[in-house]
Amino acid sequence: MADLILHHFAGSPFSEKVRLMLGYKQLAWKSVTVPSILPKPDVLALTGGYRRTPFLQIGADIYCDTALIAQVLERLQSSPSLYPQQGRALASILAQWADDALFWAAVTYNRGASAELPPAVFEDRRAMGFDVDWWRPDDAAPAYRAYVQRLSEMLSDQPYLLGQQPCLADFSAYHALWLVHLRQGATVQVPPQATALRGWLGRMQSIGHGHAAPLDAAHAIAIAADSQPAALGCNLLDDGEFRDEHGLAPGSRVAISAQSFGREPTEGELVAATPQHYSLRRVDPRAGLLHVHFPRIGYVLKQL
Ligand SMILES: N[C@@H](CCC(=O)N[C@@H](CS)C(=O)NCC(=O)O)C(=O)O
Repeated sequence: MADLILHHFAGSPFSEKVRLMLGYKQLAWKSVTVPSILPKPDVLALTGGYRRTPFLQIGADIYCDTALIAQVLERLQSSPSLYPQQGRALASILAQWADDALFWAAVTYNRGASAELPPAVFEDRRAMGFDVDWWRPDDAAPAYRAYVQRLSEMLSDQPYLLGQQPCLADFSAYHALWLVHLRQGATVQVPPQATALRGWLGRMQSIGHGHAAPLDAAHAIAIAADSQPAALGCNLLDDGEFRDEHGLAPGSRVAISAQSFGREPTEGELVAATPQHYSLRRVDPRAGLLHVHFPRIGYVLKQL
């Protein structure tokens, strides 16, 4: 099995979600630090356009988005599971809420509570589609506090959000709160009345990041160039039958982009379209032949 290579940066909440999932499964991984703003030439050599953080590389397979990365990690190592046997769908739906509603409330609240972003980061995020006027910190703060209160209630009689063990939903909720309360430089305290939440944050934090070894980006690209993408049907996703709702045949040239925030597209040939994900085949001058995988939820596909 090729190494797991996580491309991430220390202050990225979605990266923290994956670092902790790797720790939970006690997986060994290689750590490539990516820039937090454009330009990102080494990132784009691998993803072909997708610029969000993090992404997971296994040889010449590139897995974008933490929802898809969670599925891949589960395939790699099923125990301990990220998906409870009872409530698998609930865990995914709660995780999606946390990655979206809770995360944006946390980001906006944090913007009001902490030092402003450095101007270059601010401009980069604005170009990605983060509209600072859309939601003000003063509006986000009560929403964030209400969400924190609800989470704390969920934790009042059980150690994790959906039971006795952490699941995907815990990792998603954790990274948003980590941004506000635990990330290096965070200044905001957990509200004193959220006692159950405080205990849960501590339990989640103690999971740790597993076994990471640093790797530089040039090396990661060389690994991709020396590898072949896993054969479709034998990789870490449920490939199944090709089923595209846009009426496209396998091999069609398409562009896939995030639905919101960071819409830079990845172009390639559509080689897999399953109920859960898409895979694109693309060739990069430095990284060679790659398969780049995206979840369906949260992404749009256009024919070129
Ligand atoms: N839905 C995506 C969201 C990823 C995301 O928004 N990541 C932030 C960092 S935490 C980002 O991409 N920021 C801009 C960048 O790193 O270029 C996922 O689950 O991976």
